[in-house]
Amino acid sequence: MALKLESGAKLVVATHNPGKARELAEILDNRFVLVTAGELGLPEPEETEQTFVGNALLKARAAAQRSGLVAIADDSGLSVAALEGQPGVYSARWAGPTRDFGLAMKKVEARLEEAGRDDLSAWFTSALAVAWPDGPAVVVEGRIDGTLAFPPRGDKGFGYDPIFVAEGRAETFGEMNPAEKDRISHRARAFEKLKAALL
Ligand code: ITT
Repeated sequence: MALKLESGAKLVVATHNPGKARELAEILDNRFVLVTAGELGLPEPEETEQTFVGNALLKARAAAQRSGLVAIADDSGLSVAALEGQPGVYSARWAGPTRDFGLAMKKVEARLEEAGRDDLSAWFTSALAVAWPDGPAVVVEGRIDGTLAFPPRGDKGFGYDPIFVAEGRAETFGEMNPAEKDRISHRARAFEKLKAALL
């Protein structure tokens, strides 16, 4: 039987990142009744996989099993071409235990200087996984390409947004109106694929 998500279904948004939770709520809004992992007191699983897809599935499955509800999880990150795709799945970890993204963005700049590379190409990836408590799951991936800009600009987004300029744009994601970011982002692109698969 094909997996389907009925409009109006109750869905756990399995993230502990408030910036992501806000974007997912905006992208999923009006289609589902959303509850957050925080509201349900769900633990944050350790991200032991080496890929966005693997970690998104791991987080969605953990939340679905714990809550008994259908769960959606996002695993995402920034990849820098001149750094062989780093920080990638380690994007959150580059910000250290206090999740200091000022520090993480400085680290990206310092690593580029060390590497002596002037290629500023980068991309964001979002893997979105939906898991059912009885086992089945679906996962998709979206990506947006762009270039890095230093110093960081704008305080509208989260994470690495202040240093990322999407292809064809002049402003960073940190300067972009949130509704516009939600229209074009890696997360929005992943959701388009999810819609095609599940809605
Ligand atoms: P959860 O696992 O609880 O969802 P997390 O922050 O640990 O939260 P990830 O492991 O997926 O999530 O880490 C992804 C990191 O990549 C995230 O902390 C951001 O800093 C960065 N990132 C992902 N999407 C981003 C976006 O749209 N804009 C800026 N940075 C983003």
